[in-house]
Amino acid sequence: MTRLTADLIKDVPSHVPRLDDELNDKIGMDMRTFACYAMDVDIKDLDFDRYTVAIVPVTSGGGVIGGFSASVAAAVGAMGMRSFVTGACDVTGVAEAFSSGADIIFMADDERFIALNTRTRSFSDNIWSTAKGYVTALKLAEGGLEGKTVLVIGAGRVGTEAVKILREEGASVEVTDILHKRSVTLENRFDNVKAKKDVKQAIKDNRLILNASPGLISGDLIQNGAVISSPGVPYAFDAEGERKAKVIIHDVLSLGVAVMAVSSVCLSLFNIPAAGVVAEKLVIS
Ligand code: 2YJ
Repeated sequence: MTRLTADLIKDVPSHVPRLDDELNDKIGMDMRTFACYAMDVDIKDLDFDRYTVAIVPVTSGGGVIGGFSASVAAAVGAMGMRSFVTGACDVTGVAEAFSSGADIIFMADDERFIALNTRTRSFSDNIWSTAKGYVTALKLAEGGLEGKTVLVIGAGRVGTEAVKILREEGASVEVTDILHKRSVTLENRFDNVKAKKDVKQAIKDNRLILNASPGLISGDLIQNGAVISSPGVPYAFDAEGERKAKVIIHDVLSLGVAVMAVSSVCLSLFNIPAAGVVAEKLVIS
């Protein structure tokens, strides 16, 4: 998976205040409503301002990415949760988060990016949350996916989760990847999934696209009226593609983080077979 860079995320904090308006235009919901919708939870059941969220910078692997923790804090803050970046990194940072009363701790190394709920012992994962968020956004922008065909570009970790979620939505899936055998693996694993070897032709043939690849997509391949949900970084589209597409949903970090924030609260709802229990009763003592 693509490791984020300081340059890729440098505009996240200043972009966050505009996200609600942008999402409203594209999918008819603000970020908080969208994340709750993605997790199938009633927004009235979540008291966002009662959650304290710590973001712990992690130095392992490629090290701390300048602005990463602050960007996550901005996205979580825009959800109405109280958020702060710990002064210390790594284990000392986790200790600081706990002793400061954090309900949820966000932290990322080069492999995983999780939101750990300290009250419920559940955690949400960025890969699944990103796939869930971008499939949901595609569904909202298109007005439903049941019986429709969606092309997934990129058969990596987000693409694979997207394939699974799209099938749950009743869509037929075509998948393409520059490493064709990765698409074939998904075709062999799931019903209603077809591997497409010719990436360019697959893009030309499909109006509904979930782009989970780091590649650039030339505008001449994009259909007029295409509906595109694109978690892939860097941003993949040129002016021609933007003109031809009906909608392109893309954000480098915040949509995935929004779904992580809600799912870190709500996963316990799905894990615990207690019908009617609202999340805040499980989390806030
Ligand atoms: O704490 C830090 O600043 C760093 N350890 C952050 C590392 C961020 N991790 C990545 O970029 C991974 N590839 C996962 C990112 C998932 C975003 N969709």
